[in-house]
Amino acid sequence: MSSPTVGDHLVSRLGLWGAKRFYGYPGDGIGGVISAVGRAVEAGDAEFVQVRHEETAGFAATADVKYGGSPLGVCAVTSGPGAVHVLNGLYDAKLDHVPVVALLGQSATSALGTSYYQELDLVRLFGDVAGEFVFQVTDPSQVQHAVDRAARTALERRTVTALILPSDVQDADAVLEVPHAHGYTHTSAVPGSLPGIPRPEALQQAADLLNAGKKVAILAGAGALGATAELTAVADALGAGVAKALLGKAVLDDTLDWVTGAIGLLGTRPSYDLMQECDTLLMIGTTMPYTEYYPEPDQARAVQIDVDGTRCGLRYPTEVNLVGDARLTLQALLPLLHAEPDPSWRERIARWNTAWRAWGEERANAAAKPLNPELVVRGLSRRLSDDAMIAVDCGTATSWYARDLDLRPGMLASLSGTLLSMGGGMPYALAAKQAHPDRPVLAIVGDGAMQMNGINELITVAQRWRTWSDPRFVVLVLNNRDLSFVAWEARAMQGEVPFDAAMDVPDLPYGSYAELLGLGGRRLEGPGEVDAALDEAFAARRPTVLDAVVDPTVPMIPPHVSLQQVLGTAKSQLRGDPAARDIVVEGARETIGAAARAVVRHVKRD
Ligand SMILES: Cc1ncc(C[n+]2csc(CCOP(=O)(O)OP(=O)(O)O)c2C)c(N)n1
Ligand SMILES: [Mg+2]
Repeated sequence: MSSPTVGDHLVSRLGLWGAKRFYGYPGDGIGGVISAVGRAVEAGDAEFVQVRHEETAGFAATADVKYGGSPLGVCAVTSGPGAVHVLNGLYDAKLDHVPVVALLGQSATSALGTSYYQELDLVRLFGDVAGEFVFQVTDPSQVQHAVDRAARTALERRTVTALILPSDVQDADAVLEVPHAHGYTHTSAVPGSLPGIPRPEALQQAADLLNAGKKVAILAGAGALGATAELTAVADALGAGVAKALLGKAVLDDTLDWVTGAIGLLGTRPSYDLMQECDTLLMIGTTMPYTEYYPEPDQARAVQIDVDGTRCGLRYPTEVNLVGDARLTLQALLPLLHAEPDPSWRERIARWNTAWRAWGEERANAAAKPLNPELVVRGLSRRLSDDAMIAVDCGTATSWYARDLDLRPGMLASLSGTLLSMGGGMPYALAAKQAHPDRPVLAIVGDGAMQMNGINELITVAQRWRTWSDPRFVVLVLNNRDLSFVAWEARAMQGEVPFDAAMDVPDLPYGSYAELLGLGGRRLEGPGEVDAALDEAFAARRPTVLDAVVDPTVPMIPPHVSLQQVLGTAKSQLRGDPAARDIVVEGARETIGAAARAVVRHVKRD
């Protein structure tokens, strides 16, 4: 074999960090790295997943880590346009605190600084997204420390780092051993020890505060995933109710009567009530941004557990901050909890849940033209097996996912949770499948997001599905011919009539398109077809696209609806919203009525 190149060295060194699955797209700017990945694939040491757009490479590298595939995500894209394309996917990683190393091609060193074709100032361009470590490799002797530092920084800071690789450097002979001499650095590919538990005094202080609470609420986020047993034990010891931030939804069974489900604008009314009524708050691995859904600032005494101390006290004034691993910290806290919880608190929470669930059923069964999206998502909920993986796009899908899909521990579910980017659903589902080819995956994606990138990544699914041991890959397209989420925002927040030219999405037969690719496909146009189609999709021996023609006028009403928002909706209807007649007649009359009653109840209580 010829001597290894810088590209080979880079790939093998990343492998020591567990980064072996490369999502990417070739180009001459990254050619030397891609060829090296190819050699590693041949040797059985790496995997390359070619996607249709570099943004997908960024999303998928992020999602691979989120679904427990790789410990460190990696994507490889070419200089200039490839690098620009990948940015959005990398911001997703940065905002959701996922470790990803981006390998970026660059013009040859001889051309740098000449305004060469595809030459962009990548150090500057990636200075924000990969601000913790962005480095241009100009000499083969730098590879070892560059890779080690990029990987270690990404893992320790849970963020994105970037290596910029001029094309000629990628093909140069590797320097595998650097001299023990002035100016050279020897580094290790050994990860840091994992985060531990806070000091005993801090744990005791937290326990004292929690023991004194009468009505304890827990808010669990992504940081609590993997701590289901410990979270359950602590919640039981405190007699607490638990609300879940979007990224932490899989941590506890949604059907438990002390679990109030999702929280925030897309969350449930019981989660809102839990926060309004509690006197003590324990936040675990979350910085859920909707601050109006937290208790009033002086209402509750609060403890926060987070692996990153800089995130403590970010959203709510806390008295005790426990910096450490969520699972270990909860374990250490448990023996210190001696509260004697008043059962009436959990009884109230259970009553809120019962009422909310009944309303959910009512909403889902409200007549719609032709399909009610909540009905379809509830149908999915009943069919998810314990090993199901779920990927959700940004749009009304996020809302129905938050409220209508019951998750259980063991399932894996994620989304672009903080960037809230459209176009995450299909890349996430693809990465979930690459991470666990033996588990079924469900993607819930709006028609707008499908047209943004989903239909393209269906081609990747068609290209890869035969390599998966379990071929089930169900895509539910919520085909409402509308950018419905933003149309509802316009109605509810601004009292505006949505502007058709901006909001309309052209109709497309997604099922037929899937069939064109050799996948299963079916259009759903009536409630009577839903059950059989879902059963069929989850039993199929190939990926299936369900094109559900859903009603864009089924309203998304936030759990904490202000009078202004309800009035705003009414105002937009009065001003001639073309959908208004249907909204009033079909879905929203009762929903807006219920929202108005909720507001009245809320105002009365105040
Ligand atoms: C990349 C990106 N562009 C725009 C938005 C703003 N946005 C949020 S949801 C949404 C509508 C999504 O439409 P669709 O995918 O059809 O889903 P629907 O809400 O109609 O179910 C838009 C435009 C965004 N979040 N991300
Ligand atoms: Mg839509």
